[in-house]
Amino acid sequence: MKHPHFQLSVKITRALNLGVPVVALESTVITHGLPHPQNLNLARDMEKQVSDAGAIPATVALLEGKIRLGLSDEELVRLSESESTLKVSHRDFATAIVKKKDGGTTVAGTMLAAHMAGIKVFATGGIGGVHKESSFDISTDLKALAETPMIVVCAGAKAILDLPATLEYLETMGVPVVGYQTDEFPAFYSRESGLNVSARLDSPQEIAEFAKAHWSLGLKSAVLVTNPVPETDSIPKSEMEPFIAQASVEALEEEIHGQALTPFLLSRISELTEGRSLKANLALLLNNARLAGEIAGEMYSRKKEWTV
Ligand code: PSU
Ligand code: MN
Repeated sequence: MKHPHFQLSVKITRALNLGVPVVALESTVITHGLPHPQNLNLARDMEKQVSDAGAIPATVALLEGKIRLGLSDEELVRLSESESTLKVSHRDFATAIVKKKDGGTTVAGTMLAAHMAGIKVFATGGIGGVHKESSFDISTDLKALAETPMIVVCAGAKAILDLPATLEYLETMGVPVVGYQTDEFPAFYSRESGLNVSARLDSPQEIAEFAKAHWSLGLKSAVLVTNPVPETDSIPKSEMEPFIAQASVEALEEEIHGQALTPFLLSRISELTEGRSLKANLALLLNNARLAGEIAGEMYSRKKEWTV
């Protein structure tokens, strides 16, 4: 692609030209979501999961104001170590561009960049949504899901959110919420939430067919694929609830709002659970990268049949 603010690696450019499966990976999880050095290991391991599934990983980030797809290992190191990176959602791209900043792209930011580059599949940990703490904090992720035709693989919305309100918003915006081998909407750290998905699908092939059917109707919304955290690292909802409640109260007391809220809650919950929630977060991220790689392979094998 030719665009003054984009720079794709040679590998990603070739992959997209040849039409081989590519999976976009976000970078807010590296810059704001996880502590160092787990963030660096995770960034490398997510790329490996995508490769092992037979697809090409494209980590998306801003470096010196350029929107980059496909980073070198040195660039991943730099992103993981920097403490002054921006958290880049739709409203923040131009800021990063004109100020020549480094930044981690959120789910919304990654979707915008990946879609412009022609990538159809994207893996993250948990999407943003409607927060409980402040009355009007609704993640741009939901807006991006409403208007960007991509398959987004996640482990549900982050459990720190108002999950029923988040699902209502997605329904209003016409975003199908697919449960991968589950009828229940997963709650990030937990496999259960007590809430339903809009469709259950049991294989990457069915997911590719589903997306094709969705977009064949001219719909521009994403297909949100929810993949429960692996059983061995999951934490039951009943165990998580008091920790989430405590972290939420502290956020209110300390008047933490806006972009800082999600990173605060995730790191506070990790402290309160003595690292168990961090372990679950890492496991679900890898699990999602793997599934996204498998789905991308199916989209490729069916390429001739679908168009948006
Ligand atoms: N998944 C994770 N950890 C994260 C995120 C996702 O396991 O930190 C990031 C995503 O980039 C998502 C962001 O877009 O959290 C949500 O931020 P907010 O609630 O401020 O919109
Ligand atoms: Mn927010």
